[in-house]
Amino acid sequence: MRVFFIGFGQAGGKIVDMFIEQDKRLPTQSFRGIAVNTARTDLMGLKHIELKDRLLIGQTVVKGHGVGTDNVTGARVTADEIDSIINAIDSRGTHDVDAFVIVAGLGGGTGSGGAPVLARHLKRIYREPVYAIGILPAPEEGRLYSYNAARSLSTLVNEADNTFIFDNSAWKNEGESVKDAYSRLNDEIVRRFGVLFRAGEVGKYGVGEMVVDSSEIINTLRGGGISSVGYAISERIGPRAKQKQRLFGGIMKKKEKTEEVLTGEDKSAKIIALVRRAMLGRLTLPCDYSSAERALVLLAGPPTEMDRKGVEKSKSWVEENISGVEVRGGDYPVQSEYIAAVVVLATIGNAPRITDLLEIAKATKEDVIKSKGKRSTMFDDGIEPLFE
Ligand SMILES: Nc1nc2c(ncn2[C@@H]2O[C@H](COP(=O)(O)OP(=O)(O)O)[C@@H](O)[C@H]2O)c(=O)[nH]1
Ligand SMILES: [Mg+2]
Repeated sequence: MRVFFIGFGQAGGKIVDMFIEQDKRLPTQSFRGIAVNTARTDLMGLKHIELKDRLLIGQTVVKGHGVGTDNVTGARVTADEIDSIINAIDSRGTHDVDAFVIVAGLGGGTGSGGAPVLARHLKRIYREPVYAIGILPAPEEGRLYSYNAARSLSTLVNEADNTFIFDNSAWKNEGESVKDAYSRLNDEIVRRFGVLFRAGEVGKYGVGEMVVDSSEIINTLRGGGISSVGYAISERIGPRAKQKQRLFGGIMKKKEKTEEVLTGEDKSAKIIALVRRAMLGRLTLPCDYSSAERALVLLAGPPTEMDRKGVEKSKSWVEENISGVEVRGGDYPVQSEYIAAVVVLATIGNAPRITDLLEIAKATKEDVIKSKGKRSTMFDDGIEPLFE
């Protein structure tokens, strides 16, 4: 699938920068991307998005210093400068694009406020679907971040055609700060969404046993709402792995050597096990997978390892485990020593993290109102004070 990424704010920009880096290393180019921010230094820090594709907005308001955690201002400057954002997208070329993907951290200011505004305008202008990858803050970042994320997300789900969630708090390690975890987390994001969004692209290794095309991704995401993604990777396949096996497996008899060649049964068993691992392992948004309306199963790996029966059987297994009956899927060959499995759980009905986030946001809002009331009832007529 040909994807046009828009990285909004700091997190969004960094992640899109990594998608572009990943794409540059591959034989087929499927990704295009720009970065939008109110903070000049954040844009300067990017490495792979071309300079002309980095757009500074809100200059008359914040002079390139960013909007901080004020997502209302983030939304306002985006609306005010929507024409220049659309121009930047258009000038990069959109005629061959299959989908737009907006990436943003939802807890901050620029991406949090800007992403929903941009989604609305892109949807009005283009026929192609507009998806979002929204990053949830960890609770340790403070209640303002949760409050921002709740407001942004509840707006975003109504504007984007589907919103993928990545939860920072589910992915950072115990005792590790969110900041220390960023590069590892971003790597996780780019790896799984890279496999997903590259599906349907025909590279020099031809097509898969069961071809997936962009329309199958689009149909899976048609229900809207929030989606979560599972991912698993196989053990290393290929000459080196075999050598290692020999090294550590002791002396090998002739009989054992012939058994190294996988039979069709083994291949499909391997694929099924991998897909199970992807769905039952850590998801981008931990959630009850049985509440998903639709799903997409994708396998990418060396052509010799792909197996139609394995894909069919894993699709049936996923179908038995989700609430809906629509499970699409297939495989595509890549030059790799690993097989990767991606399971998209689309339009999920239940995620405790989202419920918690909305609770925190409600409590935070009540606290804000209460603390204002305490100071002076004389001026308590809903006017925001100039200084807090
Ligand atoms: N996963 C991830 N999250 C990030 C990264 N940078 C910032 N965040 C998170 O994204 C949220 C918004 O921060 P930021 O992107 O700096 O805000 P903005 O620049 O105003 O849009 C916060 O919850 C941050 O913890 C990153 O590189 N990776
Ligand atoms: Mg920041």
